[in-house]
Order: sequence, then structure tokens, then C-alpha cells
Amino acid sequence: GDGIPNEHDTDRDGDGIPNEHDDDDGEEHEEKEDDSEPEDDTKPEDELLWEGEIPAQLRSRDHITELLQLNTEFNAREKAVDNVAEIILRDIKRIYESAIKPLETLYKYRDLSNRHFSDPEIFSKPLVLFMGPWSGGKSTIINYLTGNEYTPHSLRSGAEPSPAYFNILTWGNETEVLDGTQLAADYTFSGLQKFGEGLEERLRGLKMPNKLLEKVNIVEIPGILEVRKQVSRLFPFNDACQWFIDRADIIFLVYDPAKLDVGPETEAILDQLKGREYQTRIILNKADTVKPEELLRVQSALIWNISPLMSSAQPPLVYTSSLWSHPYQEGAPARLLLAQERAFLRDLRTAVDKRIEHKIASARRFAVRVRNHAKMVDCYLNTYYNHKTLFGNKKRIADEIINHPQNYHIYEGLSTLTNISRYDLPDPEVYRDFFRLNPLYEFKKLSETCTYFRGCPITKLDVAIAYDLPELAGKYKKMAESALANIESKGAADGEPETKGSGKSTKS
Ligand SMILES: Nc1nc2c(ncn2[C@@H]2O[C@H](COP(=O)(O)OP(=O)(O)O)[C@@H](O)[C@H]2O)c(=O)[nH]1
Ligand SMILES: [Mg+2]
Repeated sequence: GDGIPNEHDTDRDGDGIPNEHDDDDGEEHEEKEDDSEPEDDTKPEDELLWEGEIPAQLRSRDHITELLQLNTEFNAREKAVDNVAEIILRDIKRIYESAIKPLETLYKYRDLSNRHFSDPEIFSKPLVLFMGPWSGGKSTIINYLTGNEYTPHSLRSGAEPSPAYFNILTWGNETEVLDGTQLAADYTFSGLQKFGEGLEERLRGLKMPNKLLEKVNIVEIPGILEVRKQVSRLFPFNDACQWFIDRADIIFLVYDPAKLDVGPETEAILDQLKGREYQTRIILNKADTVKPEELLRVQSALIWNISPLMSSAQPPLVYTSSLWSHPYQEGAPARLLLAQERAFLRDLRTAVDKRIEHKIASARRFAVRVRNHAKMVDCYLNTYYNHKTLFGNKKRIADEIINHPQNYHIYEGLSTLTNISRYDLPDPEVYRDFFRLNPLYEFKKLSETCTYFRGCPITKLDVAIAYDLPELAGKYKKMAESALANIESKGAADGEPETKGSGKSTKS
């Protein structure tokens, strides 16, 4: 009776309508402004509350289940592929341990970067990320995808800038709202602890028994403008975004047709996405609000604004749609919107199917970063040994190089590296701090890390990047195919027509 629904208020009578409303007539729902709800109460639940009207005629969500292959008919196939995936993930871990970790440790990469690659990164479910300016419809889309619209636990959406929260949806066998502390204790998200309480206060978790959440975790990053005002200095927002971007399997940037001007916000996001363009999609959402004759112009404007900021050779993939159950506004190009929605859903499903390829790619990205770092330290070291005279003071010489790397051409040639996010470029300042913590002359040159019996760790790392990791993709594909063939022949033997959906759905 406190006006704040909690898990006990869930829809016990199963009519799909939250309980506070159960005693009114079921169709008309007043906004309950006059309720006894305490103001300025920042309980996590408050931010997840849905309040408002349920439209009389909702669009069907059946195609979501179909295109994301959430039906039970796919269970056996999914299970078989999951088993293969597990084997490959263990292979990735093995390669990490044997080829990446040695240099990561030797050159103290963790003191340089807060990027990690350990069990949660390897074994967690695929991550679907929604980003973009405030009010593009991110929360609405997530509610739609998870069948969580118009429930007591719907992510709050609204025309007003809402308090900026990172919404994190994961699977659980019952619906439960989590606060930041609980989330940061979760295996997958424990890495967020390093951003401190400032971020934890901005995390909102929602666990639900949901078919899609069995396969993926979903995260909404609030628009930067929302956050800037509220939490500017409480936690490093960009670093937190980067944490999610690094782990994302697919990233959707959601835009509102009424706000297409690409401000510093979009610029910053796209800069952080450098190198990840192939996993990034644009959603021009709320397209039902645009007149059909205007739609092409609006769409072109968005692409025009964004393309120059992306470094991929191909134009970005754009979906123009209206992703909620709400009926389209009158006169909206319904067929187009629906076709685009289906393409979006298939794309999302493909991201799930490619999760192992993505893991391999992110292991490689990490391996390349560790390699770059090792080479960077090696470059400093070589310079050091070239300038160290027999009687020179080693600390003085090291300091001189570390403080003025430009005099020693250490960073020359780095400018030719393209498609590297600003967040990845080696930075003399960062290395200055790094070497303050770890004196330069205490490191070994790369050539000195080799041993007669075990070879050179840098060679091992090169081989992992060029061969071992890429080869896992082929191994996975083969094993998955034969596992599926196995099921199909078993299905045929049992007289079960298991032919439907051999991998991809071909319907559109
Ligand atoms: N017309 C229309 N409005 C939408 C659509 N999707 C979301 N909205 C509205 O846009 C507003 C912002 O949505 P929200 O999900 O909070 O955006 P977020 O800030 O990106 O999470 C809300 O008032 C939604 O009702 C859509 O497809 N069409
Ligand atoms: Mg939102």
C-alpha cells in the first residue's frame, strides 16, 4: 500500500495489468499523480516504474519470438550449439592463459589500462547495447523486445529527461529489481566495481524470466546530456561506456527523427566506437511520427550527419522503424516500418549466432593491445639502452626519456595507425605515470624474455593473434555444423520433421 510496487505486487491474477490498477475498470488508467508516493524518493524501483495508459489495440509481438528464434522448437538446436560454444570458449581461455597472459603480466599491462580479459569477459552471455541521446526510445525498445511493456517492472520511459540510469537486464527465474551494489556483485558485471560508488548509484538492474534474456544481457546507456548535468564528476562516464562497448556484441545507436543534429554527444560516442563499426547499427526510431514523404529526407540527414564520423568503409546500417507495441500513427508507412523491424530483429538474432566469433574477435583485440604495450615498453627500453652510457645515472636517463619521449622519436609512426579509438592510442602522459609506478630499467627487453625451451612469448602472442585465435572460428563452425547435422538426422530418425529453420530463417 505504499504505492511502490515490489515483487509482491506482481501480477498475481495474471491479467497482464499491474495490480494497482486491478480494481479499476481495466481499460482506462489514470496517471496516478495524486498517489501517496513520497517525492524525491530515489529507491531503485521508482525509476523502473511504468505509469500511464495501455493503448487499446497493441501490435502483435509474435514475430519477435519467431525471428529471434525464442520458440521451444529451437531448444534442441540451441543446446547443441551451446555445448560446442562452451568448448571453444575454453579454447579461448587456454590461449589467453598461454599466449596473452604471460606478456600481460610481464609488462604489467594492468597498471597501464583498466581493460581486462578474464573469465567474465570470456564466459558471459552476449551483450546487446543500446546507446544514443536522451529520448530516442531506448528504454521503450528494450521493454518491447523483452515483452516488458506496461508492467510494473517496465523500464521507465518518458518525454521528460528522466534520471539517467544505466539499465541492465539479465535473466533470473523470477522478476527482481537490483541496485548497483547487487549488480556489481554479479559475475558478469563485477568489473564495474572499479568505477566506484558514483557509477553504482547509476546502475539499475532488472532480472526477469524471459526467453531473450536466457540468451543475451541487455544494457541501456543513458544519453550523455542527461548524465552530464547530474553526475558530471561522480564517475568517469566515458570509461564506463567504454567498459560496455568493449563487451558488446552488437551496439544500437537510437535516434529520434525530431532530434537529428549531431552534437558533441554523438561525436563522442562514435569516437569510442572506432574499430567497432561492424558491430554498430543505427536505429531511426519513432519513424511512425514522420510523414512518409519526409521519411527519406530525414533518413538521409541522419546518415549524412553520422557517416563522416565513422571510419568504416561501408555506410552504417540503418533501421527506420517504430519499436514498440503501440499502433503506428495514422498514415505511417506501416509496411516499410514492419519490414525494417523484421530486418532489425534478424540482425539481432545474427548477433546471437555470431557470439563466438565476437568473443574470438575481442580476445584478438585484447591480444593486440597487450602486444602494442609490450612493444611500446620495448621501444622505451631500447632507447634507454642506446643512451645509457657506462657511468650514467640510470634513473636520470630513464626520466629524461620518459619525460621527453618526443626527443627520442618514440611516438613517431604512431600517427599512421588508423582506425584506433582515441582511447587506445598510446599516450606519453599515460606512459609517464606507468613508468613512475614501474621503473623503466626494471623491465626486460622483449628479446631477453625468450628462453631456450619455451621460445619467445612475443612470438607466441603473434602466433595467437595471426593463427590460433582465427582458427578457432573455423573449428567452431565445423563443430557446430556437425552437431546440428547430428540433431537433424536424429530428428528424422524419430520421425520428427526438424527441417524447419536450418540455421537462418529464410522468411521475411
Ligand atoms: N511515436 C513514437 N513515440 C515513441 C516511440 N518509441 C518511444 N516513444 C516515446 O519516446 C519517449 C522517450 O522514450 P524512452 O524509451 O524513454 O527513450 P530513451 O530516453 O532513449 O530511453 C517516450 O515518451 C516514448 O513513449 C515510437 O516508436 N513512436
Ligand atoms: Mg531510457
